[in-house]
Amino acid sequence: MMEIKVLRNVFEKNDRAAEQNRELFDRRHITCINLLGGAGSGKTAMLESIVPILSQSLRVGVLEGDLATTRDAERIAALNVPVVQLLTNGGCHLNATLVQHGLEALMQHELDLVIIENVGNPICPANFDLGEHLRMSVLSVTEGDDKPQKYPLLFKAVQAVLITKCDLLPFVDFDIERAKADIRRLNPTAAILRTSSQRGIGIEDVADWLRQIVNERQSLVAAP
Ligand SMILES: Nc1nc2c(ncn2[C@@H]2O[C@H](COP(=O)(O)OP(=O)(O)OP(=O)(O)O)[C@@H](O)[C@H]2O)c(=O)[nH]1
Ligand SMILES: [Mg+2]
Repeated sequence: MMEIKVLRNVFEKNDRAAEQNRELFDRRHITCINLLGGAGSGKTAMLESIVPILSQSLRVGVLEGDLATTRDAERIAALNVPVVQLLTNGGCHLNATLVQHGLEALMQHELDLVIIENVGNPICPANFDLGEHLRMSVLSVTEGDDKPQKYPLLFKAVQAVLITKCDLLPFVDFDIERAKADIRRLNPTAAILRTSSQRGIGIEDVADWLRQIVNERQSLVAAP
């Protein structure tokens, strides 16, 4: 009989580590969000915009997922918040075990919110639970308004979708109403926010949305 359980084992191992990560977050009263999106869609630029606002009232830590280099972690470290760079060495997504190792270092700090920036990729990362409580997807207007239909996984099981680089709308052929309608069909309840990190559009809304989620979760924990 041939051995056929390799794939299942990959997911089982990942899911076990994800559950341990989630238990750790819950024990420490931390909210964790997984930030997903294609390469160059503006994930780190969004963090550079919202982290300084969030840091006014929350203790924020960041895990940066990339194939190579510490460039994104350096951008986050410049904001003076704890950050760990997770390198996949060519892997196209983060997994819960790598996140677990990153948390050993990040959890030296007292935190309210952990943001995990996943590897830039609109496909694979969506398949891997990292132990997060929430997911936020990024779609930049330079990628095209057909992407929600073409990459549905990125938009289905998420709580918010950020349409980024909206300052470029006059220069690209991107029908924002069509993109929003397609996202809505895939996901009737996600918050859909128009943003531009470069011009500061919608940044307060993203920060408010996240702050409210963290506060709601913390008041649930505090309730008798
Ligand atoms: N015009 C414009 N450019 C932006 C905006 N946000 C990001 N960019 C540019 O888009 C490029 C990629 O931005 P990043 O924030 O590094 O994107 P990312 O999703 O973190 O990239 P990876 O981590 O490599 O997947 C950079 O050249 C940014 O300057 C925006 O709001 N407007
Ligand atoms: Mg990045």
